[in-house]
Amino acid sequence: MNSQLNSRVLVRRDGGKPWWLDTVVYQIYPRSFQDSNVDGIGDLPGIIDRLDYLRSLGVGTLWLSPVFASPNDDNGYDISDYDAIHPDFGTLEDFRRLLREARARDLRVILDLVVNHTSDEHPWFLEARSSRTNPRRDFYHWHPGRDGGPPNNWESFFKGPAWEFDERTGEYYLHLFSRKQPDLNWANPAVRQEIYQMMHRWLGMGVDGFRMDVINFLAKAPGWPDAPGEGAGGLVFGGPLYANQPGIHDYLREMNAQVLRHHDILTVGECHFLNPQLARDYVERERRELDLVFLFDVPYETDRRNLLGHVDRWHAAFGGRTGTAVTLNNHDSPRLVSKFGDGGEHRERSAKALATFLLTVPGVPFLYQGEELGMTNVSFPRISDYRDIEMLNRHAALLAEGCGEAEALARLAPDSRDNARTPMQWSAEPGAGFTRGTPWIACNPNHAAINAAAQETDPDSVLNYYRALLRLRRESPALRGGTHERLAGGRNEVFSYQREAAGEAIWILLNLSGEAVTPDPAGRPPGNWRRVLGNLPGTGENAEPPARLEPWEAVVCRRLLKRTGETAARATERPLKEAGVCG
Ligand code: ISL
Ligand code: CA
Repeated sequence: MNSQLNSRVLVRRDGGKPWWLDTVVYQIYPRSFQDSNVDGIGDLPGIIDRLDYLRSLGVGTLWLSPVFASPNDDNGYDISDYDAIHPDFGTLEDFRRLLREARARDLRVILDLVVNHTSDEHPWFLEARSSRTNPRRDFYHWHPGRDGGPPNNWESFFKGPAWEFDERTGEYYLHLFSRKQPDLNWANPAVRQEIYQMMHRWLGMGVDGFRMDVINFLAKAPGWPDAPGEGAGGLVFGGPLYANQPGIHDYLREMNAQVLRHHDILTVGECHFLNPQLARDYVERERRELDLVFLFDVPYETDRRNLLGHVDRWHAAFGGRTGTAVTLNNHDSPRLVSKFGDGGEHRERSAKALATFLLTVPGVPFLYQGEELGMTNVSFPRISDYRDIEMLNRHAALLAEGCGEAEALARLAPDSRDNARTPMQWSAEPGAGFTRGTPWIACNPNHAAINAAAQETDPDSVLNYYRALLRLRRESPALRGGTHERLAGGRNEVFSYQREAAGEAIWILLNLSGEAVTPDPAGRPPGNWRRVLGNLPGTGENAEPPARLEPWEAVVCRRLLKRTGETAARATERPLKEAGVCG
């Protein structure tokens, strides 16, 4: 599949290339990144203290998970004031300082836009629930119910019905997530105007864009139909009736016309239940909706062999244009190195192999804090060690079904969102260098071995491998926006692919399995290739590509340029100098 970057994507109204096509985004989960005032909770001054680290890592954009006022039923994804910084995180002045300090280091900052729902403690909802005739009543979805029960059979994401009965006014309100996260009624133009004004205020302050939480859920199917099928307790997953409803595109186009297109920003939609065709409707330039959607439909665990296949399918459906945010880790998923890689013997090597994949396939890469250290899942001994509402509710539901305490914990732990939310592992000290107080969630005990301080000085660390890859990417037009062509790998977990742009060709060979393999020789592209990066120590950059791949081996090669008058020796030096990763 030879896919050219379509020039329409690259040209903005001002004729330039959008900055975000060349960026790499780093997601910060502020509660768990860096505490500065010993209360055990990460905060904005803590992030400022780590900007030099982020700069040295080589990412270009920071995405902050929500930092707004919130009662923290869902760790900030339940917002009670869109214009206020949560006191746990600092002040608005701290935020302005973060923007200034980030800019001074050439780092951009995007915020989490959570507008499918607010907190039930948001003043809009307090008003809405005060009486049926309150002017804010229609900011949310209210319904009298059906046969003495909820209006339909939808199940909430966090267990139980998606509707809550409000005693005072005698009606139900919709909450796709927790009952403290009532869904906003986007059909109401007054809601939309409030949100657009709020977005303008943050953008006016200098924010560089938004990651948009469950943004494809804003429009709900008219008439509140039941979801088809049978489920426990009569509850059924209602996804098809609120994801990708036709009205969503009207809202996003309006948002684009009234807000987004007036700023030079990046927007990325968290959209679940997408396929490549549906995804295109959100990011096709001419439609003027969003810039990127996350590529999520990758069943890592069950379908490892298809990892590259998914990227290929999306890339092909987009006609080779960049519309996807590629990501392996975030605050909602267990650590991929544990789940899909090798959390044991080959932890470092598999973390580096996954990094190689993330940073060399087409799309804008999103890293998640701690991924660059190869941080792993945690296994806490007691349910009381966990903090996440989803984990706690699922645990309670299993106990109610008669499951034993220990078994419930064992079943849920590998998928708990708290795996990704343990504190960033800066050092081997107690508190992992994250806090000198008591952390809001315990540190992973393996911080004694896995931490940034130790990796800083080790040239073969996962951290330094990420740095080398990010540098290679910055200096390689082929990796940033080149064509993408898949080559024969041989076995299922062996991937071979080539990227090309501006006369530069990069060939990537990956073995995403724990066994040594000989890749299909037919997958070797023509030309004279030399390694520029690999995840096995001592394999010698500038060497020939290997004929056999060790478990979890990753190799990045560059084709030597043939130029008239150029000596072989000179040609050999070339890629190394350009990549700047050897030495
Ligand atoms: O995390 C999940 C499963 O473990 C998902 O169901 C998740 O709830 C879904 O991906 C939506 O996520 C986003 O919105 C939620 C919030 O809890 C998540 O943290 C956020 O990423 C509600 O705002
Ligand atoms: Ca703090």
